[in-house]
Amino acid sequence: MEILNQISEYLQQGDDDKVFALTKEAIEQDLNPKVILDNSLIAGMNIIGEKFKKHEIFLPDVLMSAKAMYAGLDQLKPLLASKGISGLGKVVIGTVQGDLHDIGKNLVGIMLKGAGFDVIDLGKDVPPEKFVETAKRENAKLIGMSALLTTTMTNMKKVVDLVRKDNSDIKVIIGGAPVSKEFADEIGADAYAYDAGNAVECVKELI
Ligand code: B1M
Repeated sequence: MEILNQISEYLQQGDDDKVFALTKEAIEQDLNPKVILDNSLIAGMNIIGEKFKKHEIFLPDVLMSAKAMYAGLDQLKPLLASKGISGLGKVVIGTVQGDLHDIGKNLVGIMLKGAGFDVIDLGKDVPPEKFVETAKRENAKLIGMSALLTTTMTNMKKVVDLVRKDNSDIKVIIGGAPVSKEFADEIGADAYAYDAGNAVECVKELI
């Protein structure tokens, strides 16, 4: 679909005005919000990731693309979440300490809200204790953590250890590009989800 390719292109160019306008147009054309998300915004951001890895572009370029991603994502949020009927239980989510990547975590939050969970989003760079203290205080049934860096994914274990130390029945689910099912098993997390949709399925199974 031409408009989806255009959104992806402008996202890669870091043109947030164009991404905003074209996403609005795509929504007005009644395109499925999940298709807009997957085939333009996430597709464009994946290309940016590859180029960054090969040193073809640099950090300021990635930042501009992330800003453009939000120009589209912010409009899709209410549509992705609109099926929500609240009351399935509270979950606490956040990006682990030392990690500033929040796009994937925000998507997980949107999808969980859409599925009817009450989501407490602690944001990014969240210390391990904060996850656990908040979950206990709010009587949340689950903690969801995101990590995008190999250097920060190790902080997930600290949270799992704190939860297990308390013998608490809080479940822990993890996700993010460097994370895997094997890693989840290794640190004793209850589940690993490969994307935001899968996160909803896993959370539903767990609580
Ligand atoms: Co950074 N960065 N970045 N970055 N960045 C990556 C992650 C990297 C893979 C790029 C690369 O080299 N190819 C690389 C990590 C290498 C590694 O550790 N192996 C990297 C690096 C090195 C860095 C810096 C260290 C760069 C530097 O300073 N030299 C720095 C670190 C800063 C820090 O965190 N302390 C940095 C900074 C940044 C920006 C700030 C510029 C920006 C983030 C902006 C923001 O988030 N607000 C940024 C971006 C945008 C990226 C890439 C290009 C895109 C990430 C993204 O948002 N993808 C990324 C390359 C890549 O991943 N292809 C890269 C879209 C998003 C929808 O996907 O987050 O994977 P993702 O989420 C997915 C799934 O993983 C899953 O669901 C989502 C899809 O539905 N998921 C979960 C995620 N969390 C989940 C939780 C769950 C379940 C599923 O349950 C709770």
